[in-house]
Amino acid sequence: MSALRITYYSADFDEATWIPGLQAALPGAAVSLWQPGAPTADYAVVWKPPQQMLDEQRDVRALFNTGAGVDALMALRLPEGVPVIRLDDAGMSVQMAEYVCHAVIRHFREFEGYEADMAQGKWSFRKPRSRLDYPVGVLGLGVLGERVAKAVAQFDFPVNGWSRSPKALEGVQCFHGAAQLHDFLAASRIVVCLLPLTPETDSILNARTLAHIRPGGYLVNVARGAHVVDADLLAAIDSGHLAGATLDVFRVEPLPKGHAFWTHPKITITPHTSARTLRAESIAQIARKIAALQRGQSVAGLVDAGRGY
Ligand code: NDP
Ligand code: OXD
Repeated sequence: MSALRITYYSADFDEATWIPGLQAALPGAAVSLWQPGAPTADYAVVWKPPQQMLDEQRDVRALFNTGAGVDALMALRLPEGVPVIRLDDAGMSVQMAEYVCHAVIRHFREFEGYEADMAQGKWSFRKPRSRLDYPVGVLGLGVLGERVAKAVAQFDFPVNGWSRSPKALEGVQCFHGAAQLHDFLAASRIVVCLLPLTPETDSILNARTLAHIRPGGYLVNVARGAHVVDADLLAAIDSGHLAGATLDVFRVEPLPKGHAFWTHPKITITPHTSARTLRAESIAQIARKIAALQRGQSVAGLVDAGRGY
């Protein structure tokens, strides 16, 4: 039997580490960097590939996305009938839980204010806040959202969650569907976005929805920048309705120079780093899935093109 052919492309140009990694994990396969005109491979492993690659590699058995979010891939014309398989967790959920717990606790405990005071030589106390006044709402209860909701609940915050289909998670008050979004937001003061970016969730955090969050609310966006209407978020903060935001993702990345988020005193930004793709874990997961597909078995992380995630 001839060796499996794996073609690789990443817009991050990290083939110097990924190709040897995939090759080591799939010793019987021939792994190579995609080049225009290359013969059809058995599997493609991609991150933000060019349309030409998808057009040319339309006979692959599956397309592996080296991230959890498939919005960039869904924006392209995909080869018909080819399954798209995304990373499911691969070491990302623990990173997301760390990042979100840090952002929630930093805001709730007013550490930013303390840091500013101490830097000015001020020994000042703030009145302790009650967790009951800071219910945390997690938009998206998938692989990452569920882990985050459970991690936040460990700190005794009341936790709400919102998903498309109904869910039951211990310690989390679950809401679902568009009809319950308003009630979910009204029950939450710190809102964490962990939704996939789809036509249904694009710009979901806008003037109307932000207005439903409890007054003095706070936003943590770790999903995609296009979930948020930037001007509406700035207006909600500047009006005092929201106390601030922690943002890891932006409509345009890198965040353009001069964008108001860079310098806003109530907004903390990080460079899309809340949950990084971990090379070793991801390669091991993809190799396991290729082996399972070769045995005719099903794998987790299969994207439903109709839903867009
Ligand atoms: P999943 O697909 O596992 O979970 C998505 C969740 O969102 C599900 O609970 C789903 O509901 C819910 N959802 C989707 N559409 C809707 C809708 N229209 N209304 C209500 N709920 C909806 O994704 P992951 O948890 O693995 O990842 C989430 C996102 O996080 C990724 O798509 C990516 O964009 C982002 N991400 C960001 C990273 C970063 O570094 N900043 C790193 C990794 C991911 P249901 O369960 O009912 O299907
Ligand atoms: C992802 C990301 O989707 O890193 O995996 O944003």
